[in-house]
Amino acid sequence: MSPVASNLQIDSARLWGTIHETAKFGATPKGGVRRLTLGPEDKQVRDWFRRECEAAGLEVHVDALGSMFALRKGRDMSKPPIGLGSHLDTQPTGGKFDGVLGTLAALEVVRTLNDAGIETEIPICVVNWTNEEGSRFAPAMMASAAYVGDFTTDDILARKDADGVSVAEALDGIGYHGDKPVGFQKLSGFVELHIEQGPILEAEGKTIGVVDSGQGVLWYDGRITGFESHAGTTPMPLRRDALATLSEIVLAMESTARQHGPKAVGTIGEAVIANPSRNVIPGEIAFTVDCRSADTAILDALDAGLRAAIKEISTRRKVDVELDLVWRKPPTHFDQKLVNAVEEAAKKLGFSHRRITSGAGHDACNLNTKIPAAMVFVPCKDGVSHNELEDATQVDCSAGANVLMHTVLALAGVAS
Ligand code: HGY
Ligand code: MN
Ligand code: MN
Repeated sequence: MSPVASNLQIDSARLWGTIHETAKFGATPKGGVRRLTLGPEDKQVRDWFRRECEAAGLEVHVDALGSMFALRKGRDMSKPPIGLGSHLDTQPTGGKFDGVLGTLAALEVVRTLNDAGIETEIPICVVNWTNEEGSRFAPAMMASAAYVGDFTTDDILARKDADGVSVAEALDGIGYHGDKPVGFQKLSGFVELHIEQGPILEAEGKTIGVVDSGQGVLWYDGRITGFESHAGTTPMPLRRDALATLSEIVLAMESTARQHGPKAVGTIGEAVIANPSRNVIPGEIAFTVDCRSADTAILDALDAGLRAAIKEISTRRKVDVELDLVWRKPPTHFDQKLVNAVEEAAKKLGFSHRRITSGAGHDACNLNTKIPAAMVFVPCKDGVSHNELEDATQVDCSAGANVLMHTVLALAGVAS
């Protein structure tokens, strides 16, 4: 690799500037970002992203699920490009960095290669994946899951949000129902930069996480049917209280996850009481569950533990509980060649680093089931994410972007 390429550094101030520029699309008073997928703020950031990619000489295409592919030509266009990127949608109480860092660092890599006049041997492609977060439409990492064939495009287009709006309607609403079929853009590999969203790198003073694995995920939709009745006249022993039932289920799941800790986590993040009223005993509740582990046997144990607890609690309380598994993502073991390329880049650049398992799901986890993929982590403040306080430093973000760039250069090769 030429000395220019070998010593190439991204423009730290430019990357940092784009992160804060895009944070205004959905900015919240607490300094976070609320940019739900396929909503108006997502359209704003997508339009911005398209303009910036085109200004950097990239050819931007949009697929039928709205994922954006920005292609930078290489010397040998007969080979599928190396993909790099992440997502631009956020959680309702999201931050400035989750997904955004990886997508904008990918754009920064292109800008840096342009400035240095470097042509890669094989092309590279910057990707913004639709709906990584899974908050408005389930499942999470929806578009990359369809890209690898876990779901059909029609299945995903028909998914509806809590207001009954379908993915198709939402895509049409923001003008990102692309004309390219899902999977049109072949990729020979994918590398994703992301904040760790956990405490390990910061606690150990490490700059780079070389992600070699990722937790598996179980998502459930649940429905509790008890019996609405008068809060004042119904004796306690006669109640079939849906919220009291859910409360026991939450604590049972927490204790099951703790039994397998630290190799397991479990969360009930949503619970909606039908027709809530202060003086009516809750009769019906819809809820969702998220369980995770990097160990398949523990994932199965979490499923069994949850179902056993629900059976006991619902029988004792004479309440009906339905639990549907709506998404099962097996644990990820990233491609060793690409993981080694990330590690080599971190070493070459002199960054402290360690191998790490991702607690969060990422589009790279889906891609890795069909093409080689790997991830680069950088620390975030107090390990906090999916919270408006999410924060990271310019130095770490720039380090991550440089590792991303040198990993991609090693994989794509430098033609000139
Ligand atoms: O749920 C996840 O792990 C990701 O942040 N969507
Ligand atoms: Mn993310
Ligand atoms: Mn996230």
